[in-house]
Amino acid sequence: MQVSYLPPPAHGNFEVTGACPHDCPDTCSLVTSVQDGVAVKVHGNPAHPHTGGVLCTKVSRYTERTYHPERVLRPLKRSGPKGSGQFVEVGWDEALTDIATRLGKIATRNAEAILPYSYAGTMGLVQGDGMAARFFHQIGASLLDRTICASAGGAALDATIGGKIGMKVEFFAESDLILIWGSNSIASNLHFWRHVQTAKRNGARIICIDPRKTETAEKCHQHIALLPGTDAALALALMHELIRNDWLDHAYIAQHTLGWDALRARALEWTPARAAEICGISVAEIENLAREYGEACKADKNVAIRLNYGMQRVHGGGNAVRAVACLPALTGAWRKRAGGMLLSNSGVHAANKATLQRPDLLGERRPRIINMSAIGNALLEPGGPAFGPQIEALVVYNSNPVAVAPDSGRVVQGFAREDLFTVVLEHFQTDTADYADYILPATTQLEHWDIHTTYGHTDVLLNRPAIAPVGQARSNTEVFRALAQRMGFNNPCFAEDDLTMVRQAFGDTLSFDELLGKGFATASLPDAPFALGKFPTPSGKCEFFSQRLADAGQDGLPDHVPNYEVPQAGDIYPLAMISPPARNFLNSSFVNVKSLRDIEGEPLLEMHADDAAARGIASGDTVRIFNDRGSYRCTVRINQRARPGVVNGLGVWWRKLGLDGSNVNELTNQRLTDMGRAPTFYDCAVQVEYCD
Ligand SMILES: Nc1nc2c(c(=O)[nH]1)N[C@H]1C(S)=C(S)[C@@H](COP(=O)(O)OP(=O)(O)OC[C@H]3O[C@@H](n4cnc5c(=O)[nH]c(N)nc54)[C@H](O)[C@@H]3O)O[C@H]1N2
Ligand SMILES: Nc1nc2c(c(=O)[nH]1)N[C@H]1C(S)=C(S)[C@@H](COP(=O)(O)OP(=O)(O)OC[C@H]3O[C@@H](n4cnc5c(=O)[nH]c(N)nc54)[C@H](O)[C@@H]3O)O[C@H]1N2
Ligand SMILES: [Mo]
Repeated sequence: MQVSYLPPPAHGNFEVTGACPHDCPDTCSLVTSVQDGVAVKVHGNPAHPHTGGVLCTKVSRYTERTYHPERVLRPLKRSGPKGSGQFVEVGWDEALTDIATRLGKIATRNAEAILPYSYAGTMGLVQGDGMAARFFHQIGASLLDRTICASAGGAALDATIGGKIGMKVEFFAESDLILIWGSNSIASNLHFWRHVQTAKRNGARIICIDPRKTETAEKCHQHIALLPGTDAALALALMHELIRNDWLDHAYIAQHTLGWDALRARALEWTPARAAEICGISVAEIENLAREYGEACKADKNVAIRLNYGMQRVHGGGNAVRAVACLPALTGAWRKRAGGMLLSNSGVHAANKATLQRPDLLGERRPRIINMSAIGNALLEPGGPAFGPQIEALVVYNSNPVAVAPDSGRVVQGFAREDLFTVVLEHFQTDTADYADYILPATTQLEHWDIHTTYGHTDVLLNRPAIAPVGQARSNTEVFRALAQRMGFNNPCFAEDDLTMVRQAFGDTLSFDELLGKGFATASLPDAPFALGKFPTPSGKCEFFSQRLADAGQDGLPDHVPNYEVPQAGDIYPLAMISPPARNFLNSSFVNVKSLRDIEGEPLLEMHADDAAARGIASGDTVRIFNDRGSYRCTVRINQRARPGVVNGLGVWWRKLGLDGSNVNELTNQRLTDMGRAPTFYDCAVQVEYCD
């Protein structure tokens, strides 16, 4: 195969294969049509089985984002008070030299006063934490605990089945019964939903477990609208019924699990009546779900669970995932390739992260670790045992913390510190960029090289640049390379170019020519990962009881851990609020793309008719949602999507594009989950009132 390593020339018509960079399980293969150096259309690669030629609405508008009139195209330096959003254009050289000088001064005094803040604006291994990680390791800056999304479930999977490994997504098409548990697949995992539709056409039964009646719940055969944060109680009551009716796979339990007697005793405490009370659903719903799940497994059918993030964003998120992850081992559902469970498959890829990120550059230094999910407190409370010295400089890339981090009143207060030196690498002047001292224009996925693994399917994808950088944009790698040079870092790793780093990610374990030619490579993996047990836990078994958790002072068995904030009638904050993503945004990305914002309309709160009537609120009214942390105004929509007692504040709007310059995270809190140190966005009590 004759393949080219060069970006396409500036003249002529070409198609270039790439990878969708966004934080989404689907990681699609993209084909960009380029005419005379301009990207005219991005479409789904028909040759990539997981993409199947189909993109979501958001990413099919990627050129609108790339050539957006408000894209930052030159370095900007603050010219007004912090947070005023006033900037003047400066040259790259001036910006980089000043940033390097200021970081250098702080580093000489105390390197840990510098904090990188990044997440998954791009999931690429090179533009994500490649060169950036090398740079901050060399400095000895504080390390960031990247917990804002998936770490509660990750820790729970690790403790139970040994890692982020599960069913191959394509085999859901062969399943007979699918539980979609804590996920709005049509909005956030569209390519999984295609497999569900195939299964449905073949007669499968689909059940959705979600407090909100989502687009997905509407299209399932049944929807169980439990209260937020009660999934472990439901899972334990299902176990109770599996035991009582002997819908168990005794051979699988005996050979491939650990701690069965203890789990059995725990589950027998969880009668359907006890769980129904906590979950806010009926005893019959629990008994019938257990019967369907148990009888299908007993009848040797393919029984699958698509577990996702909804249940993780509460106090007991880790325990909830642990409880659900026990079910396929109790029933032997893992024996089949179309049975078992999928939360994430990110653990199947063996990328050379150490080569890309070079933690060895730290030498003997062991910098403190700061949790990104509590950035508000970290910026405001220096000297505390958890945080140590004051954070003096923040370098933000691939993230928009002022919009997405919890308890944004505190986050804003922290970013507004006049003595904080903040650099933001961005495509747009986001809510976070408003608080920067320097905004540096970043390239988009159409303008740089990268390589991607995924958490939804199991392929590796290459991203080739389709066009030259727009304006004066520079890739993250290029910026950190230039800063390293100015700071006098002479380790040869700082001179490596992007293509070298892309090749380092998998070394010889993948054929790079195959990646260049096709745009993706498929790893060879077993079809049914745990058919013969072989869990990558210390015992090699599915650990119902985890000695590692017990040693860490935790409950060794899964249990229901109640939310921090369980609203009761008569409380000052009597409603539970969840804030799942809006379908046409990707966290806070795309909120500024007009055609997508027009589909979403405006920031919304969904409310049940009974809760609205009790407050004299009508659909379309402006309401104020509030608690002790803050207050946020938006439009209310009274509909069937909200269950009584729970309101849904769809996320994550840019604060400055909302009604009153704030968003739903004004109300969420900085407390962390039981495992994995993750945020508890959906563990949030509020009150709602009519507002003029
Ligand atoms: N369109 C779109 N796609 C996305 C994203 C996006 O913002 N927009 N975000 C991406 C990212 S970063 C991620 S992490 C994934 C998230 O992937 P998913 O978790 O699959 O996506 P969500 O749509 O957030 O689904 C969460 C669902 O859980 C429900 N839920 C809330 N609380 C509970 C609870 O206590 N128990 C249960 N059972 N359900 C609960 C919510 O109502 C929501 O429908 O999606 C990715 N894909
Ligand atoms: N209330 C509430 N809050 C939530 C959630 C929720 O469900 N409810 N979901 C949470 C979840 S699951 C997550 S993962 C987090 C996500 O939080 P973030 O990871 O911060 O995600 P985004 O809001 O998409 O912001 C990513 C930013 O990176 C920028 N970017 C993209 N590519 C590049 C690049 O190549 N270079 C540079 N320099 N910048 C780039 C984009 O322009 C965008 O502004 O939000 C969390 N916040
Ligand atoms: Mo996420």
